[in-house]
Amino acid sequence: MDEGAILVTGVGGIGCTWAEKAHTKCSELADLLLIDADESSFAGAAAAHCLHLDAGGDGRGTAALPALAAHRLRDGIGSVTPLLEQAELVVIMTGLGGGMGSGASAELASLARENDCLVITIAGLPFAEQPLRCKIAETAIQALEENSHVCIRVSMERLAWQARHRDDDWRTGSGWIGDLIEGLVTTLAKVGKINLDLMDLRTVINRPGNATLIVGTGTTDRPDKVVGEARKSPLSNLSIDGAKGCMIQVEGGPDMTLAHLNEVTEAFVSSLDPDCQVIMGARASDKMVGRIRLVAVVSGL
Ligand SMILES: Nc1nc2c(ncn2[C@@H]2O[C@H](COP(=O)(O)OP(=O)(O)OP(=O)(O)O)[C@@H](O)[C@H]2O)c(=O)[nH]1
Ligand SMILES: [Mg+2]
Repeated sequence: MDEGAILVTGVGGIGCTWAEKAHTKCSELADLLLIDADESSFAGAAAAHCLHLDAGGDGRGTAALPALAAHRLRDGIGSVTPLLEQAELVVIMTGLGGGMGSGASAELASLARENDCLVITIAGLPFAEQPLRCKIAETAIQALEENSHVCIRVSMERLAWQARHRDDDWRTGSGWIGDLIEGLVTTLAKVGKINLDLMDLRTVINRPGNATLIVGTGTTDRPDKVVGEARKSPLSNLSIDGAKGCMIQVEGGPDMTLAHLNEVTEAFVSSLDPDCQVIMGARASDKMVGRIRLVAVVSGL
């Protein structure tokens, strides 16, 4: 891994699946780190740094015991510390309510921050009909929020709902998480038409208040639908109305025009605070012919 790299990380079973799947879309731009006690979580990845936290040797996870997972992470972190020392941005993905993700992800976030990384966490919240798991998740999300620069709460219920509409599996992130990560990583790792970089991201994120990430995709014939898509994202209970800071990247194919660009950004920005500081970027890539994607980091909520 190179200095200033982006590290996409999965913690626990669901987190590893999300991270793996998202990373396949940006594998040339970011490294992948998978952390779990269950070795089968590493099986699907073509190339990844894997941290196997299985002190008992039974290879079966941490049985919904977050404290045990946190303890194992502190014991095993030495072997991945060099990755944290080199990374500039760490994106942590995890599903809360079990042991590994709930216990180890906040520890990891805190260690990443100690190493001066920017930390963005995507945390899945359990289904409401799992009260015990919800309780574990409630404690875990607080620790994660304290230790991340941006912590995005994703409702797994809404993700499942969206996955049904897309004829996809929520366990793999329903495509939504992949879009979000691909958009974020390509925004930050590549030089765009108008370049956005990690300094811009830090500026936006360091505003007081909450911050979140939004992604929406659509086609060039209906640019008006992109913002609607973005607003339907499976984020849990967070409105972006009245945001004070915003970084927007619009990505399209070589066929994307300035009119497309304006339509998408204006529709999005009009819902934010009139005094909102907006940093904007745009980029064309051959991969996006006929499509438009909006990725926004919104802060000061
Ligand atoms: N309804 C439903 N929820 C699931 C399923 N799989 C995972 N989840 C949810 O996702 C959360 C995290 O699951 P995992 O990522 O497997 O947990 P883990 O972090 O590996 O935890 P341990 O295996 O206990 O160490 C759970 O608390 C559940 O709420 C599933 O098949 N159905
Ligand atoms: Mg597990």
